[in-house]
Amino acid sequence: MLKVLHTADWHLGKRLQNQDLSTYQAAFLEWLIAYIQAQEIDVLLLSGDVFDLANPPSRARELYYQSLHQLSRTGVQMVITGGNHDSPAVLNAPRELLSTLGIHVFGRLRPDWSEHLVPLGPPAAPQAVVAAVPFLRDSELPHLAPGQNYPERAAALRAGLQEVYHHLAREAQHRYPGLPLLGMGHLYAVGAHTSASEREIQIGNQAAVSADIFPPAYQYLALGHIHRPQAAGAAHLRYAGSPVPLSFSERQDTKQVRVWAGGPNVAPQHQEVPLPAWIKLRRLQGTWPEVRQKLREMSSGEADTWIELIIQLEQPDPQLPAQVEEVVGHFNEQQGARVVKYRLDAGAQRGTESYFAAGTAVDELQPKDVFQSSLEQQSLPPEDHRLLTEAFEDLLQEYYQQADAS
Ligand SMILES: [Mn+2]
Repeated sequence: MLKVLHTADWHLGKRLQNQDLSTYQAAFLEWLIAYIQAQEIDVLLLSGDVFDLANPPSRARELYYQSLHQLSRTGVQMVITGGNHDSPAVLNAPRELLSTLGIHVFGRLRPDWSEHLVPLGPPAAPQAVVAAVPFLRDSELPHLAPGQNYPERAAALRAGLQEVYHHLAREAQHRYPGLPLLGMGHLYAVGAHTSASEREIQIGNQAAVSADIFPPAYQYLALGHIHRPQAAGAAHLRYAGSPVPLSFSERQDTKQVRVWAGGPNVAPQHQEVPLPAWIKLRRLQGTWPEVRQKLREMSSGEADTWIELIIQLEQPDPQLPAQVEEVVGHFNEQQGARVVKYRLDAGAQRGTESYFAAGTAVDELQPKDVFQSSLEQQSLPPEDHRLLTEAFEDLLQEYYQQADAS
């Protein structure tokens, strides 16, 4: 029986509130290597967003290559696909070299789609096959034509994805008859519960795919992109989620990897493997006296705990930011838990100004939030509001694709 471990969204190089997550990502990778060894895992599937940025910092690359080296020494076969955060060129650069270590890399869709079928298990007697599909950029998909409007483009994207998965399922049945088929993908599936840390893909998520684009031949779909672990529309469509929380909205998630076990004529099973919480995220919320009291009660408490403060303002108080800074500075000087973020919540007086309240870092503003906020200032008819939002998302998507390509 073949044991396949599914993980995704490592986001190496990611900073949360300008704090380095690499210590915790390294802890996960150490755990992963030990787990693969102890459980005799045969195959590792990594479904995109290896790195957080198209041009990852050296420390993130070092962590990636060191981990691949150690993983390859366990004898595990690896299949790595690109996500929307990854630069296809950066992932593909060492492709041939990594293949000598049993690591298959797919940064982008290859001109010959059938190259994406990777037999899993001993080369002489494979036990399964995976359709290793990376994040598909608009430009790689068929059916997209200039001049299409927004709904037409969304439909074309869905049709393109469906065609890729159907083609590979037919090809797998032809080339590897009798072997169970698994799929990989980095996409947004209808109904998936997002957190605050995914970047929207493909025209504002309008091209979300439903479970029925995948032909029934796929026994399991190892998905990436959504950072909360979950099933998406069907029990065999799975997001492994990120192994480390990437935003405070994920503070209550139990992170996981998943293990699929099966083979020819074996009833497949898959299950979650919960991960230890290497970092704990906490949110303290209330009026300033309440928040200050909660902080006092924590003293400087547990290590590896990052705290977000949300301070409800009853009335404007120009003195408050300085007071908060002082208390936070003092708290953080002690060893242990750390306040990494605070926000003054003006409640009813919400508007653009709340985005720019003291303590809000520019890098936590999403371009879309800023645009929406500016639209709300102008009382536009709903139709104009919708059209402007769509045009903005189109431009944003184009910008991200150009940034990824460079
Ligand atoms: Mn991601």
